[in-house]
Amino acid sequence: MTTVQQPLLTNGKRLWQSLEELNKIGATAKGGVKRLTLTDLDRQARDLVIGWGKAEGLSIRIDKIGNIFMRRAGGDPSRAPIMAGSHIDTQPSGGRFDGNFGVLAALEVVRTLNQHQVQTAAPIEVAIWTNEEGSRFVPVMMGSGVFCGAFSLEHAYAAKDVDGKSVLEELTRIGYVGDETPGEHPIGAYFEAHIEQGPVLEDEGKIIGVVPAVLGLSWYDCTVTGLEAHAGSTPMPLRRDALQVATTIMQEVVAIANRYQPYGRGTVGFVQNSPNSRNVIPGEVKFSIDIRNVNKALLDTMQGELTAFIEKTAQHSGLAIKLEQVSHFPPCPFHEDCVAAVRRATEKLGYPHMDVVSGAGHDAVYAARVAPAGMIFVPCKDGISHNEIEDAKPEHLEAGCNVLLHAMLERAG
Ligand code: HGY
Ligand code: MN
Ligand code: MN
Ligand code: MN
Repeated sequence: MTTVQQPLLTNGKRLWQSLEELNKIGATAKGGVKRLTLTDLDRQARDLVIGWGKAEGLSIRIDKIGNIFMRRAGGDPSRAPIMAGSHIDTQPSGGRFDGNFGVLAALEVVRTLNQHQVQTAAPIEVAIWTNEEGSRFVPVMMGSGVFCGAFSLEHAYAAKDVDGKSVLEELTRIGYVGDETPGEHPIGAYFEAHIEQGPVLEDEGKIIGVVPAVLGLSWYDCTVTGLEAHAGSTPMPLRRDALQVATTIMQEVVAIANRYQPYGRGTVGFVQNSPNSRNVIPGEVKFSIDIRNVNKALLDTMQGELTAFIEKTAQHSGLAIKLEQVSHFPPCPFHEDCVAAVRRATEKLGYPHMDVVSGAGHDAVYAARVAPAGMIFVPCKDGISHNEIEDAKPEHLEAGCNVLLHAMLERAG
């Protein structure tokens, strides 16, 4: 009787337990995680995951922007490593799975290979990228961006948070300024497992998303300057109300996105109104603008319409309006060999799957600039993410981890 060779599988329970352990660091009352980049909580989480890597016999390297690389030796050390990873920094009111799942899925791949004493030809590497979220410091996806040369280490070091603390100060304070030059080590191929952060897989009843591409993104800081004045004694026609002008721009961000569907996205997430007093006409408003689309031409058109609208608004209102681009990456198609490897692994394991374009940015976008890269999505409850109620099923995370294992094995030889 021929015994059918069962495919090697990861241990979803062990993965879930590690996620629970990691998510005690920065756990919030509502069941989410607040673990902002380069805080003491980020340091604690880094220390914990590095401890797990060392327990698996991995060698640890840290680069100058704090990216962490944990390597499992391969039979052929001349081969570039097959890498998998993500991030462990979160949004201020973040979820338990965004980023954390991808890092611990990569670690679970290593744990599974060690448990079954599988030797791969190429080394296997687990990557933890610094400041993927871009919430505390811009640009977004900072560690992977420096790694691939999208912007300089100096530019990243100089970034400051709302309290005026710099990346270099904070990275030094938590003890994670490594000595490796970012990007000096080549990558053979890169895979990232992530929750979809949208509703498509769940709506379609699929377990795996094969990701062909990621939307391009442009982030801006916009500052509207008017004149603080008395809310009662200042006649309406004489006002220079920064907030009223700012709100017209905020509405236009959404209107532009709605003009370029199905992948147009427009969001104003951060607003600072000053002096923010109920009986003072606002003198200055600072707010963020996040626009995205699936192809370069559409994203360029959206950017053009935004800047034209702001110029017209400045002329019409007579208020000063400053628009500064603080992050940008073009739409990123993933490498066909990696997309195919993810699809083959999914089919071999028999999971219902579909192609899903990623609306969210990921470190894989920058890894794709220096190596063939691919992503694996799993559903999240109601498609909600960047929210403390973010949730996912253990069996779906295990499925995503199994696909990650087999896609990596195909490339690691
Ligand atoms: O904004 C993004 O898409 C990512 O989650 N940082
Ligand atoms: Mn993420
Ligand atoms: Mn995120
Ligand atoms: Mn992301």
